Amino acid sequence: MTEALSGAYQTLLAAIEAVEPRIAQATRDELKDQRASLKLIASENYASLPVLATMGTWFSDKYAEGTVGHRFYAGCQNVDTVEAVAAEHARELFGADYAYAQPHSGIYANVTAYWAILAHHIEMPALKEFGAKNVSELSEADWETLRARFGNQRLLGMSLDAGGHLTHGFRPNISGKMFHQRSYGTDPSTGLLDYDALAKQAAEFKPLIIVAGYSAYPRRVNFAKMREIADSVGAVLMVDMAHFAGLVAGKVFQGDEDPVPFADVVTTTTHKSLRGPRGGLILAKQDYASDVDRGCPMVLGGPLPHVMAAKAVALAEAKTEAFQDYAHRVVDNARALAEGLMKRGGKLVTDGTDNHIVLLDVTSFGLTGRQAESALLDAGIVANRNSVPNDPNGAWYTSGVRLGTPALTTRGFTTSDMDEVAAMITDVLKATEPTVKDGKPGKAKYEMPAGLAQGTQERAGKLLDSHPLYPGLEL
Ligand code: DSN
Repeated sequence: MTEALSGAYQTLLAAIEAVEPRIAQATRDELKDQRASLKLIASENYASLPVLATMGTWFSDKYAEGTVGHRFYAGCQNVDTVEAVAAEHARELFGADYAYAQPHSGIYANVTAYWAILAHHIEMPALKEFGAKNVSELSEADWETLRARFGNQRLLGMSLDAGGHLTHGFRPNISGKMFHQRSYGTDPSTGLLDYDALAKQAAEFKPLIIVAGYSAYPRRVNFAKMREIADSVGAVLMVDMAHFAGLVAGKVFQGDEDPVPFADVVTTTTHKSLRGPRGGLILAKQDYASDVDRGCPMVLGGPLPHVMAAKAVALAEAKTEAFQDYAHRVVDNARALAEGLMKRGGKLVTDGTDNHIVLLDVTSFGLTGRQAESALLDAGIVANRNSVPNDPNGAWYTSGVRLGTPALTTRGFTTSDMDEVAAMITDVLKATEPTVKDGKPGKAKYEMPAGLAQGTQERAGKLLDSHPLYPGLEL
């Protein structure tokens, strides 16, 4: 199949080349670069060729605002099929009451979920109180009352430097502006979530919504405990599983570690560990289904039918045993990477991992995250700098590098390959020095011994060659 798709891609690229050769060339170069580097960005992956191919069709041309069978545009019968199939796969895969495949990205999924929760808990009761069927019927005075209520709700989410996400109430983000927000952190001595401290904070703050989930926390979360805490203060529990949706789909996270049975609303992206197209998805308990269904026009514009189609294909892939095996190998590989780093002197936040993320504190190498990220990139290792809890270097320079195994596991990397990757990372970081100016080490510039970057790229090349990306695809 790859050979046939290879021919199809060559034909498509030739067609693009005839219109804008620079884009055809950039597309070829991107594949070349992705093939030639060790991709350790924890939020990236490699979607299958069927998933990628599904995005390149005429579904892109269709407007379909509304919901399945209830559109504001004509001629949406095939989009209805696409959206219904994507939602059906999502419900079955995750055991959810309801699924909404329209969000264009993780942030749109979260903002849609927030407004759905506000609609459920604030707008609907107010409409009843004021005797109106919808907001357009409200008098000016009642509308102002409702607007004030919308603006006075409380959100409690994990802080960015403890591993939370911008959309969990970070003040510069819309989530931090829409709500009165507070953040919970991790235990300063262990880096782990402290459920007792969180319960205390929730009891004092009394939020409408508690958000669980993370983008840089290398451990599992007990969602049964999160539910208990939410119930103890009458809060809605929303879980953002964008990072670990693939581990839920692949049945690595089960029981108390599976958010779906415990959360009122679950949001995710579809392109990280889930390995689908770039996009978002919302799952919800039946109670919230009609509120989330109002995502368009409440927050979203027209859905992207070509991306919803690709979500359906990726979700079908995620239902297979092969995907379950993949998800388990992602975690085995992260453990192997963590152990490989620690045995070579690397200091990890929480001293290890039990998901797909490893958070390396690079101050033990005398570097900032920015210097470490750049030195690793020179050596062909792509990872992103990241804050560590209470980071002394702030969010720009940072003290950490976040590493993730979903992408390399897709290429077929094994635990012994990950040990070699750990050796390459520590060899590069041990040999890299911050540039000293006026007797003081800087935070951005660095020096590497001659030949180290090239030598590491060659070392990485051997591993990459033994696990080709899209084998048979020749452009
Ligand atoms: N940008 C994603 C990540 O890297 O985790 C989150 O939005």
